[in-house]
Amino acid sequence: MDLGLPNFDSELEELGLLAQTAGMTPVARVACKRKAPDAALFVGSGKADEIKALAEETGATEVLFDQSLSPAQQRNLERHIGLPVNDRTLLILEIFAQRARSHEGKLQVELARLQYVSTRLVRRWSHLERQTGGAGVRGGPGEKQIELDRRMIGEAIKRTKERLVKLKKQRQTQRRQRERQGAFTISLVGYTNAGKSTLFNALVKARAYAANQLFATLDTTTRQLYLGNEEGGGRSVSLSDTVGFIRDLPHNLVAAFEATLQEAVDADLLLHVVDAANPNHPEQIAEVQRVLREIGAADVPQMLVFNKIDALPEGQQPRHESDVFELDGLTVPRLFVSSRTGKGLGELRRTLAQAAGPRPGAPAAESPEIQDHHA
Ligand SMILES: Nc1nc2c(ncn2[C@@H]2O[C@H](COP(=O)(O)OP(=O)(O)O)[C@@H](O)[C@H]2O)c(=O)[nH]1
Ligand SMILES: [Mg+2]
Repeated sequence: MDLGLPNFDSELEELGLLAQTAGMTPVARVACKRKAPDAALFVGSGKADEIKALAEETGATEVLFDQSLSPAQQRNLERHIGLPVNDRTLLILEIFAQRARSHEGKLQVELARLQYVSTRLVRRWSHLERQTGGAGVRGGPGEKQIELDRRMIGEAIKRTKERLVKLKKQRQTQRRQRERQGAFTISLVGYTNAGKSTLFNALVKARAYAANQLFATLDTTTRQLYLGNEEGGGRSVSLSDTVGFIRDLPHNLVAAFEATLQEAVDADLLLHVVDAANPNHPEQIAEVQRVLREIGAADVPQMLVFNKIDALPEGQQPRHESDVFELDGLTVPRLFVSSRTGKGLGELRRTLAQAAGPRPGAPAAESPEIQDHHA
């Protein structure tokens, strides 16, 4: 539904890709224009009928909404349409739950899920209340059930948080060790599906999982990146692949992934990877910048990597390997690469070596160019 809000997925393409990532197959898309969402159904009841008919016609087994639904809207829609109804937030939570691999990742998703569920409890039980004791009767079975559920969820949240604090400490110790060794640390950040993992693999010749899916990567992977004798003066840096960002990333997921994203906050340099072939890439850059501010990484020096140039049409091919780009009032270096064909990666290594400065212990050289831009 188009509420006239900034929305760069009017074709629901991203929602479709999210659905596919969660293992579903999109069969139909419906758009709708309204001044304000309907309190009960989110869409008008005529639209809800239309969705119901279309679902029957196409054999859909589930209906997904691109915007957040209130628990009441979700329930009313399910009743009206006769199928499970989910929204973008629930879909993203589901994908995160499916994809989390590491212990820490699983805990983070569990925490976000618990927090999301706890905010929805009250209304979920209100119908029970009406059935048994009339609305608002204190101490009715509904109320008791909510109290019990709340307490259980509250305890689970507390346990999960405690375990995460422990893991965070371990991570800090590891980071301090790296710092002592004088490692220059670089984090790959960017919109989901921009090609971060593919670039990571191409640079470190590792095999981080890359796929045409949203959120293929949830856990941070860190490797030593040797920049080569010729291009990098024998310098090594530490490179991390991180979880991608997405528009309307559920707020408690950002909070839950703080420990993972901390990697980006503490980096010496952020490589902001952009899918240059996606027509929405300006909005995606803005969204990534927004999340970086939110997690406190706005002041970390950045370089933009415009990836997927092999997928650009003939007329839009960049004329240079690099230039500069105006990013939120700062002038930052921009490089054009294809992680797939390897084009531009030599120049990228050279630029990284320059940013990292001389090898610890090596004779001092001129100050690296990247710092000038952020001075
Ligand atoms: N054409 C083209 N596709 C790429 C390039 N880099 C990555 N991809 C594809 O983009 C999709 C997402 O890549 P991935 O590395 O998983 O993105 P991430 O979510 O940012 O880690 C995959 O299908 C990749 O094969 C590139 O340079 N050119
Ligand atoms: Mg990835």
